Amino acid sequence: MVAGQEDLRRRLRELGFDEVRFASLSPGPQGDGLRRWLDAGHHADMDWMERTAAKRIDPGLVLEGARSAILLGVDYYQGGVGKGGGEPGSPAWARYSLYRDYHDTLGPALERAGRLLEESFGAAPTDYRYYVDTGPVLERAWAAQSGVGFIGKNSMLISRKHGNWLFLASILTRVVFDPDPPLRERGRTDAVGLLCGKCTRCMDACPTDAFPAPGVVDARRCISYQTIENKGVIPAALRAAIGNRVYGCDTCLDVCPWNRFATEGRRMILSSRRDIGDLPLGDLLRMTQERFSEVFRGTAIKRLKLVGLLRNACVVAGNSGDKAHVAALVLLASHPSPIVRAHAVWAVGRLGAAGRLGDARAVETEPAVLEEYGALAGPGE
Ligand code: B12
Ligand code: SF4
Ligand code: SF4
Repeated sequence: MVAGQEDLRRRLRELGFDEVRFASLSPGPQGDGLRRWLDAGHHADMDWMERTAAKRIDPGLVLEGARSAILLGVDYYQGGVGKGGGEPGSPAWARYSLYRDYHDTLGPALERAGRLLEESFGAAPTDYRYYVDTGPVLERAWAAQSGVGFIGKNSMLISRKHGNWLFLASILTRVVFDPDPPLRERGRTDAVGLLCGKCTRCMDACPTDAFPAPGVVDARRCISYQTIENKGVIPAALRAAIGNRVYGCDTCLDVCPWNRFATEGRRMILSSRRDIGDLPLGDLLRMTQERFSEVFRGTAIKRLKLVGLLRNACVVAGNSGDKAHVAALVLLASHPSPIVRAHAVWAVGRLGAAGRLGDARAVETEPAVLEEYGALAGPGE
């Protein structure tokens, strides 16, 4: 073991990282899956995934001479059923979103981690780079390689101890560390679904059938992509299956039996915004720009912008079966954004109240535009 490596692990845990593992950045087959995924168009319009593919496959292009990666996991389980599920009509939020923006909270801890590398290993500031989520790094592949967990059939990095509820962050460095071993099952280390056995719960539960193969997500069909990353129109054919999910989707995570071992995370470097999960749908549909900025300040959700939130809230309202939302939706059918208008018109139609659109429909854009946005598609589409 490299002198000081265990001490570094301990100090990183003290900073609030629940898992600290080391990977050796030797070239391997981990890039093949990414290439196939991109070639199949599974990245939808996330062109940045295509643009950064070479860097993701070869960490040496991110940091020349990089030899090791430190994989860091932060448990974000808040106990109970959380607010990721919820009854029909009450908006469901992905669990990870009910925190202050993890970029803001994990960033300073990663900065301190970098200083530890400088103090204890003589690294220069240019000898390492750290990332949380946003970096061109195959975080799950390296996390699997270093034994943080295994890749489930839901494509998540699943930890024996934390289940599916781990954020990942990474530090690429020129410092050489001894690699931690991957998990092993019947002599194998690299299989997708290594510890899944015959279980297929996640794939069976996916509301939009987004798994073309075990461990592979087609983002075009994934509710997480459609409600967070897609900035335009949500395909009409997927809207009903979105149900009450207003931001992200936890379904293929929630059903996984490996979560039974999860205990509430220490969350030393995260701060909860569970209050967001209590916002009623009516409030979301009436959200103004001013209130949006106030409520979502400092969260990752703010990147959705008001238009994205209203769009998603319209879909949830359309799926709620609750005609009490028709009045708010009719107002949104006259919203300045054509995206919001189109989803509001769809929702009113789905609630069987198209007749109430009246004047709002009159101020709506031409039918051709609505057609394009799928707003005229009937219920059950
Ligand atoms: C693009 C992206 C998405 C896309 C595509 C998802 C996907 N499955 O690829 C969308 C928008 C759909 C998405 C959704 C979600 N995401 Co996302 N996303 C990413 C991002 C930015 C890149 C992922 C990527 O490269 N995908 C391309 C595919 C091909 O790569 P991959 O899934 O990582 O698969 C690799 C490994 O499985 C590897 N592999 C498989 N087996 C083995 C075995 C060994 C030994 C090795 C070495 C490698 C290996 O091969 C593949 C690549 O070659 C990462 C952050 C990052 N920088 O990595 C977060 C990330 C994957 N997302 C995350 C989260 C939390 C989510 C959501 C749960 C959010 C939500 N609740 O709505 C959902 C989950 C959906 C799902 N089932 O994946 C977390 C996952 C944490 C974890 N424990 O796995 C990450 C790591 C962000 C983070 N820093 O914490 N996401
Ligand atoms: S996040 Fe939801 S929509 Fe996406 S693959 Fe998982 S269950 Fe399917
Ligand atoms: S739900 Fe079952 S198949 Fe899916 S990741 Fe969990 S153990 Fe594997």
